[in-house]
Amino acid sequence: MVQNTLFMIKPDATGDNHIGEILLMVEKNGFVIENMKIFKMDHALVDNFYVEHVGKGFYPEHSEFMRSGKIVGVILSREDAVLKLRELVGATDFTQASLGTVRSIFGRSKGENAVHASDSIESAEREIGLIFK
Ligand code: FUP
Repeated sequence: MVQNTLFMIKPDATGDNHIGEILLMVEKNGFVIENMKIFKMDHALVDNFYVEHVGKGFYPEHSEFMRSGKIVGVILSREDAVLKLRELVGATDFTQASLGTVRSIFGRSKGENAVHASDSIESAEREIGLIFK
């Protein structure tokens, strides 16, 4: 089934001028860019987007990181987009990410891990609504 999913290029990767290389990987892997914007997150948007993580030990640092620079928000489509994009992105911690995945190439740490990909169809719908409202 063709699905939409939300992809984001985070402030570490945009700050290092890796937007083009990352989008190239995505397109070469069969994803179609349906919509795209460059924006910055404020406190309220980060809290809303990462509502399941608010209050955890790593959260204040993560929130600061997500507010620290430009983000590219992308709606991507393809067959099984949610699962296929999670595979292309790799594990949260780049040291655990499989070779060739986006995070294995561009990640710096567990927090500064270059990109985001929705983890389910429900998350994708919620996150697309938040970023492209
Ligand atoms: P993922 O679905 O791979 O983006 O990972 P999670 O939903 O578990 O975490 C969301 C974001 O919180 C990660 F991208 C990075 C940050 N995080 C940390 O900084 N430290 C942690 O221990 C876990 C997550």
